[in-house]
Amino acid sequence: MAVTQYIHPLDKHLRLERIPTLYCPGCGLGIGLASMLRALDSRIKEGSIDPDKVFWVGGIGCSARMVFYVNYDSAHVIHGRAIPFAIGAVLANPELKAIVVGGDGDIAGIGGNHLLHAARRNVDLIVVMFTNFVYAMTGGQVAPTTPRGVKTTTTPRGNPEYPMNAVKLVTSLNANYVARASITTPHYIEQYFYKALGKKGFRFIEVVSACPEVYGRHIGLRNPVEMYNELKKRVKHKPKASIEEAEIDWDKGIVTGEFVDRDNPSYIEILRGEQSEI
Ligand SMILES: Cc1ncc(C[n+]2csc(CCOP(=O)(O)OP(=O)(O)O)c2C)c(N)n1
Repeated sequence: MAVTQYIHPLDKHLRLERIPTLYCPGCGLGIGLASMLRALDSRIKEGSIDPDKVFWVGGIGCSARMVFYVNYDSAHVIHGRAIPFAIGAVLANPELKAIVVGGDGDIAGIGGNHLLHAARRNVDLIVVMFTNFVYAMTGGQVAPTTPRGVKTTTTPRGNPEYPMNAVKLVTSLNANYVARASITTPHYIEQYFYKALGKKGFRFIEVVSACPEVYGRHIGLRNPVEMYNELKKRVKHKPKASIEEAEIDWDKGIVTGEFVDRDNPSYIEILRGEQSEI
């Protein structure tokens, strides 16, 4: 049964009957979701977004599971396929504000191909990718973002692969907005998501998150406070950073900031013939 008595200012954005979440103690996803909801709340209050047009889509994973908890139209779809599902929805109803949430495995791993082509087409949707450096929900397999050398359940001798920098990847395509924030700086998640909500075209925000229970265990930092502090130490906020500086390296540092903010014609504008690039 839907809960109607709200205590916290963000309660109205949540399906309270589904709270508590399945997130582990010390997980960064609650900070990420609350920051996004604060931005959405501001947009709704100022009248620039109609809550009935907001549509969340998530694939599979702890991060994608957010769509269970938000009090909006939402779809929980198969692993890696949140982006194509959202594209179908916005093409059928261009009025929708489609928000895709997912982990680095869901968005950049199994769904990586969709990420490339949605960015290339500048499709009208926001993708928020939570990077916790592993496939968390299934117990910590190697992800495309796992740092080299880290021992995971599928790389017991240490990850031999080079990790993906999704911000650099998406920037090389046609996205209108690309930013990276960290759960240790929630105000930037809120600020970037607020900005993304006001734009058209493809908007990508990478949120670096803390997963003490799974990633922390792999690197010997299972205590949530330690994990949070270690992440905080590594984050270097550079508001005007160039894309060349957009490093994400557990040893060298994680650069956060806005990397792309432009207004190229969006996919829907091009399809409608409102804007022509030809
Ligand atoms: C097609 C398919 N392959 C694999 C799985 C198993 N699976 C469920 S969640 C998950 C990992 C999700 O990791 P990520 O997307 O990084 O999200 P996180 O849990 O870390 O937030 C996997 C591999 C699945 N459900 N469906």
